[in-house]
Amino acid sequence: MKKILNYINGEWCPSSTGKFTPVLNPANGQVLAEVTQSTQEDVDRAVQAAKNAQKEWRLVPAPERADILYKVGYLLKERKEKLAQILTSEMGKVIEEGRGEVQEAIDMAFYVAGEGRRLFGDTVPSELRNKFAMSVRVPIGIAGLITPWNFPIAIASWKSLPALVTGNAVVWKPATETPMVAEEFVKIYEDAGLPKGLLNLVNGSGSVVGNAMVDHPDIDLISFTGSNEVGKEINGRAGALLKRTSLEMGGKNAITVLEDADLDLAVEGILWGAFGTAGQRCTATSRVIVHKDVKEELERKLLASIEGLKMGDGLDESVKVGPVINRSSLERIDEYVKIGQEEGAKLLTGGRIVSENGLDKGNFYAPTIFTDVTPEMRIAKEEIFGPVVSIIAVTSLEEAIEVNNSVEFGLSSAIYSADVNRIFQAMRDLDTGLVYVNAGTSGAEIHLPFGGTKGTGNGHRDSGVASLDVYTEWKSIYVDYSGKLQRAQIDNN
Ligand code: UN1
Repeated sequence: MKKILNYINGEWCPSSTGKFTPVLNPANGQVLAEVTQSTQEDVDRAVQAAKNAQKEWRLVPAPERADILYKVGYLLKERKEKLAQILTSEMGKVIEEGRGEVQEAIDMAFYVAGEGRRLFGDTVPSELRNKFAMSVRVPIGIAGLITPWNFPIAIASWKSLPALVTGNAVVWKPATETPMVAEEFVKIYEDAGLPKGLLNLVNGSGSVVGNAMVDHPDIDLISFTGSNEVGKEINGRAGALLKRTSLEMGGKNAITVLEDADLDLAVEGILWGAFGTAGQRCTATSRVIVHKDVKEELERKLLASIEGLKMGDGLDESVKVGPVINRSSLERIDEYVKIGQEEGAKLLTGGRIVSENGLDKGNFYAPTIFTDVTPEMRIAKEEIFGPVVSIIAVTSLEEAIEVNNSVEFGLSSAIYSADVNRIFQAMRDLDTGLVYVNAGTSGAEIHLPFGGTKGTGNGHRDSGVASLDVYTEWKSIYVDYSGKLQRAQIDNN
């Protein structure tokens, strides 16, 4: 059986417990590998290694750091297919999406490597004569990364690449469900020549390894993507230590379809948003807010198109909807469907665990559409993280925006319309970090900031230039070459 180890100070090693847990293929329950389960002791060792390595790394010119990240990009490209296959086997997304996710990491690597020759600060005029003023970015120290299973390599790339290019060292805990792709990503950094100690992989649970990282006095910041509940806990613990946290949490994203929309286009966007990655994206479409005049037609078109979505093992190229991550997730989704029915929503299609056609060994949930949902229902408010979408009827754009914004999350929203005036109004008023026009709620590109408002995050962003803010402090530097004491705000007024 393949064993997945930790990577600490440039060495692959089992954890101090010597314990391993199985890694399962969600499409068929097969054991793919065993992964080591670490403790605080392993985190301590990783932090020590990171600390030593960072002392030198911060002095390496950023373009030179970036040279290694370019190599990471090329190796990701070279190993794209292998990575996609591993990704699909351990987390279930269909292979086409697996390839797309690896592409996201490739894009990020080249983009961030380019930052090695930018990392812009400001030079500004001083208010005093013979004085020079500028601001520069400096690394914070050690970044603790806690990443989810749904985008196990893309999100790890969003966090590790900017952390490293800006001169930090990293301690990374991947999700327990996806250690195989994490191992491959670390091997790429290793093969690209990243000096030892700068990227340390510690496998294990959130409650043991995650907490040890959050509480560790020498980890300077935590970047986390995952559930709201865990994010709040991290924020509380880290806040008490005045530790920076960058949190990317839930979503309850909606597509608004106005009465003048291209309905066929909207149907494609809804199906892709709601059932792609079996609804397990932070950006998944879980609500459709539709003008009442086109509601029935939209429902008819959705039902006709949903027939074409083949379920099965994501490694089969013809499959469009793969399994959900594990049994408990499957049961939670089914529980939400029951709640929806009890709340009085009407089930249009789906609403059941699928076990026929040999799918009984995997975690398959039928693509599910509820209609006649009201904004107060739990299925319209809470994140389900599965292939379930709720249709809510409204009578105007204003009402649609109100419904869109009524949830506690604010990651992504989309509007389908042909009216430029109403589109611009929506762009202004939709309270989410991502807004799509005539496109679904997923599809973020890495050179723009990724993140959300309200309960989705705490104001930071992954990817794009904005991600540099998570991993750097600003240092403002004044150089007085007048040879005399010059008091700002006093001697010049
Ligand atoms: C996530 O769901 O956490 O826009 C990330 C998208 C992808 C990234 C999703 N590019 O859906």
